[in-house]
Amino acid sequence: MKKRTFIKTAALVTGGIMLSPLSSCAPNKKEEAKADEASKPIWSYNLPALPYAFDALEPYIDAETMRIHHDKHHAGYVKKLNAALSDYKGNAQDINALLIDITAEDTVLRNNGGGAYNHSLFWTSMQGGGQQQPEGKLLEAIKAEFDSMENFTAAFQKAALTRFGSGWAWLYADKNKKLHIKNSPNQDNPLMFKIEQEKGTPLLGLDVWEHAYYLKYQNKRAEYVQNFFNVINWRTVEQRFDSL
Ligand code: MN3
Repeated sequence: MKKRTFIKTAALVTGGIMLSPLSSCAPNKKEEAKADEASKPIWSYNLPALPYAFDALEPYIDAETMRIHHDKHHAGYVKKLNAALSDYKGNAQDINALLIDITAEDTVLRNNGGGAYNHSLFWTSMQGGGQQQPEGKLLEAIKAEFDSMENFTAAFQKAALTRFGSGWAWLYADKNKKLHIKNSPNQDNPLMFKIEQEKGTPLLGLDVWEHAYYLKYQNKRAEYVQNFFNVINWRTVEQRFDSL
């Protein structure tokens, strides 16, 4: 029997981040009737557009870095994720479900599913309209967990600076909505429940791979990490927290 293939057309909003699946036609009735138990949909994702111009985060993150980071690096993760999904047997209709379910042995999906998700979260965690501060329930939770915004900032920056080599710093919430900070290697994140010891929903992520800052900052990761706090979109981070 001809393998049934279809691709979801609706946009997927998961945990505050959106990955747009490739648009395509839904299967027609005839094909649907022929579908058998062994048939699996083939999931595919689009590269989400940046929610602002390449130069929107200047002078803290330069336009050239943003262009290469989004158009080359992020695009590469999405492309390799889609290639790997062509023979994936699990559920990939939702990027969260995919990351929650993959194991350490699913190397290609781990690296590229993580890369696709993490960068989508990263772009939407930033804005260029001037420095913001967290408010509302998120601010209350930050104070409850870290005592003050200053302590939180110091702890997050330390997590970003102590990640040896490539990886990410995270603010995330566990299943009890308790806040935590951690870092992770490569493209891993706290949503990879079968891989990570400390699990939860990412609220804010900072890319500390050299490709994220080297053009402008060279070896000065600390300066990049500090300047990230000038472009955090706290309104979006609050929405992620409130939606849990
Ligand atoms: Mn990156």
